[in-house]
Amino acid sequence: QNAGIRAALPGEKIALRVYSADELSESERDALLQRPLVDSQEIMRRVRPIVDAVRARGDAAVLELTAKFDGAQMDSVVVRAPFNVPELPDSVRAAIDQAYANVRCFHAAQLPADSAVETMPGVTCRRFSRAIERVGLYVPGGTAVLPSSALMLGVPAQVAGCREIVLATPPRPDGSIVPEVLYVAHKVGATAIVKAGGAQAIAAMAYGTESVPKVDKICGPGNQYVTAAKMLAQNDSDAMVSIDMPAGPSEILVVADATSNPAYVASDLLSQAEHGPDSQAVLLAVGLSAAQMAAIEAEIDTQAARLPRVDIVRQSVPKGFCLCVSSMADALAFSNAYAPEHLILQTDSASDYVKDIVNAGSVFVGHYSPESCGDYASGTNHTLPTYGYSKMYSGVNTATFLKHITSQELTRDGLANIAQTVMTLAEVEELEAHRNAVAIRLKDL
Ligand code: HSO
Ligand code: ZN
Repeated sequence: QNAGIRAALPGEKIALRVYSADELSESERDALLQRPLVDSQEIMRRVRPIVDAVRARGDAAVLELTAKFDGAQMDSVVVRAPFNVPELPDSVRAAIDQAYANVRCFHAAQLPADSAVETMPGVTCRRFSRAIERVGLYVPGGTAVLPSSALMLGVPAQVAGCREIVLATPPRPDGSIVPEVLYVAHKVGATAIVKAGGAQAIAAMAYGTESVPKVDKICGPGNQYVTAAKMLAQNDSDAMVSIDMPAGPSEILVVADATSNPAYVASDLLSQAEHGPDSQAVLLAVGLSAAQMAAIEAEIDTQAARLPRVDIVRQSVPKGFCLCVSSMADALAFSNAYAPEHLILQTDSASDYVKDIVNAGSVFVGHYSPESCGDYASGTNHTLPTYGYSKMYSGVNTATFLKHITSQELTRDGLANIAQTVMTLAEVEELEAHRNAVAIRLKDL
């Protein structure tokens, strides 16, 4: 879909491509719904040797790869709790504390209640949850420091009650851990920090090394190599590990109409565009006049030019697009087909439209709900399905770190009540031992 698109040059206008829905053929509309293709073969080809090296040589391989990719010479990979919690500026500490409180409160409310149902007299079925015992949380490094990702993964794991919480994050070149990430790790009760990033960090947690504890589930965002390593591990029965979801570049879809503030619209699109060169920013313009469109375009360009990450935005914005549609119903139909990670409804009666949303990772309702609030502090999780996977995946939540166990307890009367049904079905399937397990008891009742 992005073939032939080039970055805006310095001095050139930073702009989305603009299309009008009623001038698009079906195949052109379908092309807009596609995400950029990734060469997964090529990525797997690079990731496999890394995973194999970590499996074969454990810590030694992790240390070598960390020296190579992160430029950090270290003599150990893992730091165990209790951590040396660093000094942080009061304002930063207070902001992390507030975000932690809100995210914790929202995720604690998601703890499921146990259920018990008497399906027939004397036949009681129950469901209860237990935390996944050992979890691995991947906190990316790269172009930005992301303590917020540590929070969004760590809090639900802590609320769920995971016994072992292993947090992996690339070290700084001096081998140290980003202080804000360390503080969050302490707050969420992480048991160990793995100072490694990329596929090597995922492999270390999936298979375990001399010092890295093996985990049962790996969660968290990451680049294509991290995602590929998660997929490899998930498909390998030797690893016996599950993952949260497949991941692609971050994306936002903003729905704007005549009631929207052009500056707000542009600010939200750019907040996603600054994440990386492949971030997707999509605007659905509902019945906007030429003047309103021009106002949004001017805001995108002028706000973009002022950003410290303007070089990233010059690459990502032209890959995004604006689709002009004539009704809110058309906008929501397109959005549901696109299945965005973040859906922002910037219109006066935004809450009226929430019932029509079928596919989205997280929804931001109304003019005063910027994505940034969900990214950092309101309480919702920012680890969300991208690449159209919001059609079938949920974002990270408390249940991500739980599994449900069912149980049943039949009384003598209960067994008598259900016996004939079970024996008949066992006969249909010609499974005599199944039938007999009921019959042998029935004669004693
Ligand atoms: N928007 C990102 C999350 C994030 N934003 C972290 C800032 N820091 C997820 O799509
Ligand atoms: Zn963000």
